[in-house]
Amino acid sequence: MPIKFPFVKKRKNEVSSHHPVGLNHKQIPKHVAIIMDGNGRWAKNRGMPRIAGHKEGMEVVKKIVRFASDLGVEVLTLYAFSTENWKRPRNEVEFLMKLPVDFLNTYLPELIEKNVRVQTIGDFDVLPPHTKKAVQEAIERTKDNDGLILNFALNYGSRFEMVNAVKQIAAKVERGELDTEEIDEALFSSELYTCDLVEPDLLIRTSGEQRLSNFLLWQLAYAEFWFTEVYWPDFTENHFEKALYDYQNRKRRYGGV
Ligand code: V07
Repeated sequence: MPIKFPFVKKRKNEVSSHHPVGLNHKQIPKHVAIIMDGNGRWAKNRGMPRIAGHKEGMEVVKKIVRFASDLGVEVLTLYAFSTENWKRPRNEVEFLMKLPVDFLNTYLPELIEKNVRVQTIGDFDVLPPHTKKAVQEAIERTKDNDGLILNFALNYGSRFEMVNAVKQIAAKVERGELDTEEIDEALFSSELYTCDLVEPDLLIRTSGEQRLSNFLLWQLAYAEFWFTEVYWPDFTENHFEKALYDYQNRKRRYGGV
């Protein structure tokens, strides 16, 4: 008989309320990565434009950041915009590129207050100037914080990241700074955007899709994967806690010693 988790069910119109599930606070994953999927479908189901789903999804980001920070997660990596997302309709892309500005206008003071450090991974250079400006300011103003690292994947693609790493390494070999024999996993990792971060322990993807979509292909080699049918705008602290609870129980099975 499978164990039921009624605390994950949110009743219609119920205000998000938190029901603890007995997490082991000494075994919180250090790095959680999330593919925040289903925002467009969430909106469509309500007869709303896709951008309304993105906006609602942004509010959920704030909620989950607060929660992860309180639990003592060290790194939270959020897939906000992929290199493929440029193919979406222009108005949707424009709206998405305003979200970081919107998010930081309303939330940067709380991030600073909570000792959160904002970082990004991805090809930052080609983002619109207003997006870059807001995000750079947040990075700068939080760079000395040593709490949760809030890492946004913005214009991120894992294959592009790895091809870039290969180019950097090849250039070092060409310049005679490196021998081919010296190339190893650690060196490769050191050329990725994530070079300063611990590897993800747990990957969460919402909305029922079960694929990586070019997200952290190298870095997720040893991560546990956790999927839910819930669309990102409906994702709550309870779902996050359930993901961590399942992670802890999987870990215990593989545990040993
Ligand atoms: C975006 C909201 C969450 C659901 C998924 C897609 C839409 C927060 C940010 C953000 C990014 C950088 C930053 C501060 C906030 C964001 C985009 C989309 C492009 F420094 N949410 N969110 N950026 N969505």
